[in-house]
Amino acid sequence: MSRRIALIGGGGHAKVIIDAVRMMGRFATALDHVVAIVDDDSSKHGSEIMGIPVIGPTVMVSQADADSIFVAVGSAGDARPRRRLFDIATASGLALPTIAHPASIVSPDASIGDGTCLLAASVVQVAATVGANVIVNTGAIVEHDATIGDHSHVCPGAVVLGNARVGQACHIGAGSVVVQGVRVGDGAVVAAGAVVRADVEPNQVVGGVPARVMSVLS
Ligand code: JB3
Repeated sequence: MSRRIALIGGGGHAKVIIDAVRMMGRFATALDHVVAIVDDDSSKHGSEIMGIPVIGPTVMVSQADADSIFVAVGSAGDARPRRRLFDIATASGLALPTIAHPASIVSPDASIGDGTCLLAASVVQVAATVGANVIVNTGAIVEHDATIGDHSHVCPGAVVLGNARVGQACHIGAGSVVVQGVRVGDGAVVAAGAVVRADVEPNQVVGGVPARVMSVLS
């Protein structure tokens, strides 16, 4: 069955999502389409992004001719806006699709939550568990038996190794590595390029090689 998807947010991440949906359609018999975008920046209303109309602010999503809704606002460290938008998407009553770029590799024995995207060249290995509203960004790897909590963002090129556990609303920065079995607490931020070899407490910001605590978010 094809899906008609409305996106929340019309920035850079939305372009990547639209591209992934179009790539899915190249090889599928049932075509998914992004049919509308809602964006709270009024300067975008009435415009088009990659040919998709920006119909208005978030509250207008009910007027989109859509059966599905997807949070296409990204994040650069603070997962709270995406969590809030996911709650709005859930309350809309529309379906919450998983978007998997055809060049992502996802084990049939991995679990993937609603509203999650698996972008180009990402890999989710066997027995991994990826929650809802997660971004597994370009070229990121979630290894066997690893866990990624709801609303987290595994940035481009980051690697979460076997049995590692990343909590909810975490930011795993570009090119970072979370080594085998390490636990990253809810709301933690791992800076780009860090190598996390010891457990990270909730809301800690860690960086460096090996990663050390830089600050704690309130
Ligand atoms: O690093 C990579 C590969 N991607 C980043 C991505 C994960 O996150 C990207 O480089 C950016 O750092 C970020 O992408 P995003 O969120 O698309 O950022 P930006 O290009 O700034 O666009 C955000 C859009 O979301 C803007 O058009 C905002 O007006 C809109 N927006 C923000 N908050 C919102 C809301 N739209 C709605 N409907 N509701 C909101 O609450």
